[in-house]
Amino acid sequence: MSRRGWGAFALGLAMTGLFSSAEAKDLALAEIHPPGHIIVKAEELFASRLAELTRGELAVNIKHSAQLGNEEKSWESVRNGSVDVVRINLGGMVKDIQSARLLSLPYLFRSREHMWRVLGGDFGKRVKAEVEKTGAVVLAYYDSGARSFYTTHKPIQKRSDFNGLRIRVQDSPVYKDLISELGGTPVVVSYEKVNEAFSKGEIDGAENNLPSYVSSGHHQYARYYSMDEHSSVPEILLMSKKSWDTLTAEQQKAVTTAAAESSAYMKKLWAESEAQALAKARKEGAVILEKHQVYLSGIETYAVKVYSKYVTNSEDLGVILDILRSE
Ligand code: BDP
Repeated sequence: MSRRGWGAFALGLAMTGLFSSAEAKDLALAEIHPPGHIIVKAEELFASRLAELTRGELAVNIKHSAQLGNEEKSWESVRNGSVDVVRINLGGMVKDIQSARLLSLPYLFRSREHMWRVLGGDFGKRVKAEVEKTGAVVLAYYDSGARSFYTTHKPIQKRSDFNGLRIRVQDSPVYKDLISELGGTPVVVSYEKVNEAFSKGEIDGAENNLPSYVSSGHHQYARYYSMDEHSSVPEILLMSKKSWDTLTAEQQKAVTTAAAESSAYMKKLWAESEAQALAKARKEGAVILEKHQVYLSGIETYAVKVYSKYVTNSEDLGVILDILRSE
């Protein structure tokens, strides 16, 4: 066969997928959590399903443990197209996305099921539309459970316990205002630097869900975990529009399917991962204050004051009332 003939033959094979590994397109996925975290497990499933569905054409390379920088950087990178896929928390997108601001409001959701119903409805569509205007494509949402406060020296049980405490928060005006409203001092520290901030005595507490509290090792510094469950802000998997546009329609469909499957997989594992984290925290000396031991009503009154600042027009007020009233 002539050289040209072989070339056409190889091209034909590649198109049938038989040469797919040689043709594989690598997609970097930026993640701050380490292997073993439930989110990374969900991403591993995303990667393996995508490889299967595309017969090896798309290979996801999970850059875990913040190899590509912190979440702030990931959010920037996915918008400017320098990273293909990122998994971040919607709480870190509040400066740019109004619906993320609303989602971060304390005590908005009564349960995980409530949050999933809201995300599955019009509000989820609004988040998607707002995010997509920024140059990122929404692939999936992931559970992030409920976030609660944890502290180094004494547990938080009522609002006055915040007095004088420096509490680490994500870089979000909503969280900063919440802590100030509660009487503490918010300190913005990126997730990977929280242990260092604890060990240097720069913060007295932080807040997170149980799997992250334990997987990060924060429980070794802040042993009092007070289950006030003040917020439930989901995680989001995003692809840069730039990368998305290089995929064929069939590949895009495979990406969407694999992402949806990984989100469903994580939904199933979430409760178990919280229970495992709780057991590990207790075993390693954490003191857990259950919801009934935290005097929520006092805290809630202050927390909801934050609403007046972020719910700024009648449309958003309607949205928030619908969420609060919905089943
Ligand atoms: C974790 C989220 C991660 C956040 C982190 C944080 O999975 O995306 O960035 O909390 O508090 O639970 O910064």
